[in-house]
Amino acid sequence: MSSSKRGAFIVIEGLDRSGKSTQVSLLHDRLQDAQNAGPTKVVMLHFPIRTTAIGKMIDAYLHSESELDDHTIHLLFSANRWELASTITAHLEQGTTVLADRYAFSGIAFSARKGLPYEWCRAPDVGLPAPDLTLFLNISPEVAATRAGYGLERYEKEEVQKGVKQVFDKIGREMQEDGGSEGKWVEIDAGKTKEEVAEDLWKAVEPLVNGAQGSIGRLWENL
Ligand code: DGP
Repeated sequence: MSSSKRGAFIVIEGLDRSGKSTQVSLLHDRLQDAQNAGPTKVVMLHFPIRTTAIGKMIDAYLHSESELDDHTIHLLFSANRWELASTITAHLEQGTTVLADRYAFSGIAFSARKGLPYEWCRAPDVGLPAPDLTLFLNISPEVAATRAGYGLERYEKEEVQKGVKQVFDKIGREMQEDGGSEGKWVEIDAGKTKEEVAEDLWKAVEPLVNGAQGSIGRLWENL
């Protein structure tokens, strides 16, 4: 790795049952293999991180074991990301690649879908470390609903996922219009086979295998 490079921050977003967890894990292994030649390491984070005190409250909510006001749960999800912000930054500065399964974009999509104002939903995440690349696994909510395991958690209902997808589409349009300054947004067709999706993801990620240039960005810092 050249001395001017730091670790890359890569985020994968998508609807529930878009194959996201499988793909994040495949990508993690492939990044590790590709990096065997160099000193770069890769760590994987699955948001929400359910092991912290805040994460446990989120987990209980997702399993419908507790009820929380929509604003409250939104802020808890954001707080859960802030809990990890300094860890993410430290990894990147040490040259470690950070691969995150979900991030602030899920935060906006799931809460704006409930009717909370878009800008209000974005506000608590302003200033978080910005990804260098965000990959959105795009799948129709109808196809996602036919996949194994669907419906086990609170948000896994077709009408919820349709609303979430509309907000994700809006975020994607804004990020692309913005020239990618908040973490380049790339849409991947997740309706293809597992192998094809993995290949498409790899094409987007490969330029970052040996790290990213420049300082770590901050999400929506120029609003
Ligand atoms: P996952 O572990 O990726 O299946 O995510 C669990 C659920 O939590 C999933 O339905 C999406 C939802 N979720 C993830 N991040 C957020 C967030 O920041 N806000 C809200 N409201 N929901 C989220």
